[in-house]
Amino acid sequence: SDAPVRTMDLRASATGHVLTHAELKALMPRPEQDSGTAASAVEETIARVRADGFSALAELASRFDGVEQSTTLVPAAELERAAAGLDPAVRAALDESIARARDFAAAQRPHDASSTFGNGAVVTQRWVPVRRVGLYVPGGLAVYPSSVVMNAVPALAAGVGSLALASPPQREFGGLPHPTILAAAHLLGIEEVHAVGGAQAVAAFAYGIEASGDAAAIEPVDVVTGPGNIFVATAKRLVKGVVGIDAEAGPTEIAILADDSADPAFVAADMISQAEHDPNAAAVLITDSERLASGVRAALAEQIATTKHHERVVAALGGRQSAIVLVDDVDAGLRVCNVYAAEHLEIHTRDAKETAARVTAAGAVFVGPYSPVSLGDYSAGSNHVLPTSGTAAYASGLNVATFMKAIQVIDYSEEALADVAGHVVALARAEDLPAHGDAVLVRGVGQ
Ligand code: HSO
Ligand code: ZN
Repeated sequence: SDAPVRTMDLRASATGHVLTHAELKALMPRPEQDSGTAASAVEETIARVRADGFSALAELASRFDGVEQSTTLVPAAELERAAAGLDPAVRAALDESIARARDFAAAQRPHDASSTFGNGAVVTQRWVPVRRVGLYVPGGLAVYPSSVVMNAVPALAAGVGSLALASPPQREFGGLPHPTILAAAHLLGIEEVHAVGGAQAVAAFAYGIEASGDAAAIEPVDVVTGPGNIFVATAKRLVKGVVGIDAEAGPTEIAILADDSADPAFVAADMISQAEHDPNAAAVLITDSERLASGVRAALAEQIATTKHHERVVAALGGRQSAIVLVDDVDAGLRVCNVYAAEHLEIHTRDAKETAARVTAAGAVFVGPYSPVSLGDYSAGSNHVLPTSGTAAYASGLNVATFMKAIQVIDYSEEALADVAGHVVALARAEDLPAHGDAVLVRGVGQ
């Protein structure tokens, strides 16, 4: 049996000419455009949460999650209890994941920068954390305690003082988020966890919720981060401007650039690993080797037969968003990768390090046969909240700077101002804004 994934032949023999950047971009395997139906539903949810506060949240929790709430706030005792009840192997794995992510985040802290121009002229760029962040952790098809780590660690390393976490209430856990999510929050010292899911969680973070009756308040945040489904992603886009958001992190994508030195079993396993997230997940193999392509097809067919989330995997691999792309050589493949701008890009070529160094667009690059994406999902030290659907052309994965802003500080002495006063006045005149020049001249400099 063959693997349920289409082939795209981008070799010169098939296309007739070397494709331009724009032509390649139009050809890249992408999901069927979503109709924008989410936008109107999400707009309505946001409006209701703004107007009705907690009672809107409670009604949505009842309707979508089947739970009755008197507050969204998870009691501190439940966080402790969840942490105490963690499976020891999971606890050890989370500890190591947190330790590596912390180490890498600490190394990312941006440094202040300054220039001096003599006579006491100093401009400085000073990095400061945002005051408060709202971290979203999904709870749909899978449970993601690892996403608690990925969201919280860079925020803590940035020095954010106030962290709130939201995750959907689960009926089978008495209306609280999944216990491993609560446990991960506790391990990270997060005390404010709300059982709220979907677009309403994003709205609650952006606009805040007033306390009422037994219901705790949710103070508005400055930045909302985290992966989510189409409703969460749409809500983030709609509240952007009111708050900051991280990169769009939608259904996951794996691209693999491989030559004939690659191990087909490794390649197939990695494609399946991300396909199991979501029927909308994308898996794209880019190779110059027909032999590898057929080896991967055979390995996919074999591995798919026994994989747990068989239906999701088959849907993801069979969708418009997935393909095996044939290219003339590794350089041509690299061009395809740089146009596609995958969330995750694995490099399985002979010269993997050298090829990886020439990647110019990807959320994260995984170098060589022993750096699979699933390592990065949990334990590499890197972040797994990454830009999807081509946004890696301009956006970055979650990192310490996501939670900080740079303030520029201008500090000139009288003499330093005098040195440039004439230039300020000249440019002010040129822009027909003479009061700008007067604001310098009134200080008695530059006459
Ligand atoms: N691959 C997902 C992250 C994840 N995988 C969480 C397992 N758990 C998006 O980067
Ligand atoms: Zn994953």
